[in-house]
Amino acid sequence: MSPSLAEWLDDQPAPLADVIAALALACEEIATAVSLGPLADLHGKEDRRNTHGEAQQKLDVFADRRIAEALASSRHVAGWASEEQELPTQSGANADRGEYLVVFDPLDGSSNIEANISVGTIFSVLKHPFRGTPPGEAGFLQPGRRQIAAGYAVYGPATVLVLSCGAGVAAFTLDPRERAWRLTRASVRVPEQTREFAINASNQRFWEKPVQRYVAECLAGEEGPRAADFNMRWVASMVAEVHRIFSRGGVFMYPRDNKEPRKPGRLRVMYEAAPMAFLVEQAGGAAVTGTQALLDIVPDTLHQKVPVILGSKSEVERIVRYHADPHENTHWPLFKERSLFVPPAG
Ligand code: FBP
Repeated sequence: MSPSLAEWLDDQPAPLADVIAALALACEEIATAVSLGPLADLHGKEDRRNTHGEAQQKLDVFADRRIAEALASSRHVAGWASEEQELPTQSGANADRGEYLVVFDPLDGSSNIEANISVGTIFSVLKHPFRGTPPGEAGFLQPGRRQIAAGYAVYGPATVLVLSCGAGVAAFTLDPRERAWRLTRASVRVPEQTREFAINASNQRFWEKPVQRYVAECLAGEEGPRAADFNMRWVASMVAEVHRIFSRGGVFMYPRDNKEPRKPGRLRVMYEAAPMAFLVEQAGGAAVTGTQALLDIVPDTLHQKVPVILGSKSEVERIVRYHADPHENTHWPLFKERSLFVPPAG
């Protein structure tokens, strides 16, 4: 029988193993609530909005509370920050002695819940830089490269936990018969050969020009400069998109756009971009804003947003080259000046 998560964690430092076991237990309970669908009485919206002004789903609130309870049970966690909460939480008596901080998005893609489409939980473990004092916001604002561990659980047809403690990526599948996570992929790698990309195409008119160019070239198919037909996917649940990339390769993009110029991108650095970038890099892929590695970003605030482009390395590198191309900073000339896309005469 394949090793359990508990056995796999034996190779990690005991305090870190304790924190991850607590998170995994919370994810197991969220998986049960998700799989019950409307029977759990957790479908529908709450009467309140979260710190981003978004209507909270009942399952968002349930998952947020369940993870907070799990983290409060670990004496190694000094505090945590949740995408659903404006401010970080200090963990009672552990705030002064815990060595870790945890950051999490309790239920990513929650607009999908009632459509019975995969959703997930994302988490990131950081060292508490000022151990011995209760953590404030400043302690959390670390670049993604300093993460000690990151992972996500995807609540799909199967519940899968994908995890990295900084030495590769492993995947565990939840066996509900024995209520245990079993190792099902010891070394997850992002497939290099890919002909798939994922982007919310309804935002096309707002995208930055290098991404316009990349997508246009994919759409041009065999007759275009890539000389290959591409497939497009969009689940509207980042966890599900990244999980697909870990199986089939591809690129996921939520690029810089001018829809809301004050917010460069839709996804949050700390809750979404940094943990996913850590996993993708650990699996041999790449993760950038377009001009910078996502893991190098030092957030100014807990809820800062960032453009995200991640997945198969050669594709991400191509998009980075397009960002570096001065021609892409001019008016988007797709159907005019670029000879490859000149529409047929007549
Ligand atoms: P939530 O955490 O509020 O669910 O939002 C995040 C997210 O669902 C990402 O997972 C996903 O990539 C994106 O929003 C989808 O947004 P869009 O509405 O543009 O499809």
